[in-house]
Amino acid sequence: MDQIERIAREHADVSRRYFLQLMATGVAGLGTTRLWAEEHENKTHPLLAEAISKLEYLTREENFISYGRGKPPPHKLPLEKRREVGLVRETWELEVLPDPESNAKVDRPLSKASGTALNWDRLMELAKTSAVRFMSVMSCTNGRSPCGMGLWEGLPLREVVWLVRPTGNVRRVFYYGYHNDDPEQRFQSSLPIGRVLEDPPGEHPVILCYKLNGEWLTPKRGGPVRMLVPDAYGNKSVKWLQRIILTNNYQANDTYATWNNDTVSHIKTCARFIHTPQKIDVGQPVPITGVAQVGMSGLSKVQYWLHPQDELLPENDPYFSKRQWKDADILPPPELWGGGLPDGKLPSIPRQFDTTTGKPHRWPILNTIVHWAALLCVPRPGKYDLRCRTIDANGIAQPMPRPFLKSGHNAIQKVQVVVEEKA
Ligand SMILES: Nc1nc2c(c(=O)[nH]1)N[C@H]1C(S)=C(S)[C@@H](COP(=O)(O)O)O[C@H]1N2
Ligand SMILES: [Mo]
Repeated sequence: MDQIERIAREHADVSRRYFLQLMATGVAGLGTTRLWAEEHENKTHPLLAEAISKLEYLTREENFISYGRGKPPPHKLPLEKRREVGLVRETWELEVLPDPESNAKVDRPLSKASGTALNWDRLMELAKTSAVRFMSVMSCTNGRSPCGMGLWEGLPLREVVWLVRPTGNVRRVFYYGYHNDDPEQRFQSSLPIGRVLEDPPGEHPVILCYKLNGEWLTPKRGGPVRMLVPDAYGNKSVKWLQRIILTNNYQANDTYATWNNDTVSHIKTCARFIHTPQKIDVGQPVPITGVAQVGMSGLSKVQYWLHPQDELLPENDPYFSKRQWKDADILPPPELWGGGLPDGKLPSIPRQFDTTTGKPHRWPILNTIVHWAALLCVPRPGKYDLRCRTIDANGIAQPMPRPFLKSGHNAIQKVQVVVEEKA
């Protein structure tokens, strides 16, 4: 599926409401009598109308961009095999062990050998009192667009760390999932123990995640249980989780490090387009929509900039910081969240949301996405480059000049818009 079309499937209701509102208020101040509403009714932009009606905030499980290596990837194993290797809820077991290669001390390891590994029933028992649920975006370090926006549920990892009673020499936590019993195929990640035991204010715990958007985690998403690290790129959120190692090793010896990536980058703040018109008429207001990822540095604005292709680009301004960027509207929280939730309604969420009003404590929410929209109206014909960017909560334009990848995808997106004289 085309990337834009895929994103367009998400995120919705909010943009629809935005345009309804625009229609109601009559697009004041545009110096034109022709409203987008008319345009819409004329079906000049059927693609856009179609996409807006389908937009959803939470991503349906089947629409996530997937990463999950393995020959074959574990979710493709036949059910019988998955049952045999602990990849269904009834047979799943999690070991939590001290690193045999370091001097970490643990009083009560959870091991298959001693019959103490954590099984599904025990996980559910612990979840009764300690489970948490929060929204966070899944993004791949070098991916241009988020993989998906999820409502994740799980048990804080620290609950299980305390069960094994670590007593000393633990600096990091390593973890990995099923990998066809082939060390070459192991996808490992790691965290400092401190990130597991406490959370910064407003941040969520690292969880042993077993639900997405209210449903059991599917095999493809890493079920029965994956790690979910809400403030990190996806490589920390290991799927098909089966073993956790407490270690005195201080190194982030994640698989991703050997693939030439920074393994500890926080989620970046940045914007992408969802819908932009390829061709428009002079003076014709046309809506554009997009998605912004709200990373570590927060989000205060989304902006766009239209530049005629036949005008030279400024020298010594590679990130266009001196250009005439215009503010887009950041869309409010949706009433229907999509993602396949029954009726689009959120289950009660103690974190991020006020349980009495159902409204988020703050908007946008850190480490999630927001939608944005703007009306584009171009007075002169020609070929244009349309770009978008964000301003983070510190007032700094993002993406920041960082001309290399490997630590979070980073580029100002550019699309072409052709503006034609009205026929
Ligand atoms: N076991 C395992 N877990 C994994 C991976 C993998 O290859 N194997 N890929 C990681 C990476 S790099 C990303 S970006 C996320 C993607 O999660 P998703 O497939 O649910 O979108 O899964 C992570 N978890
Ligand atoms: Mo990734």
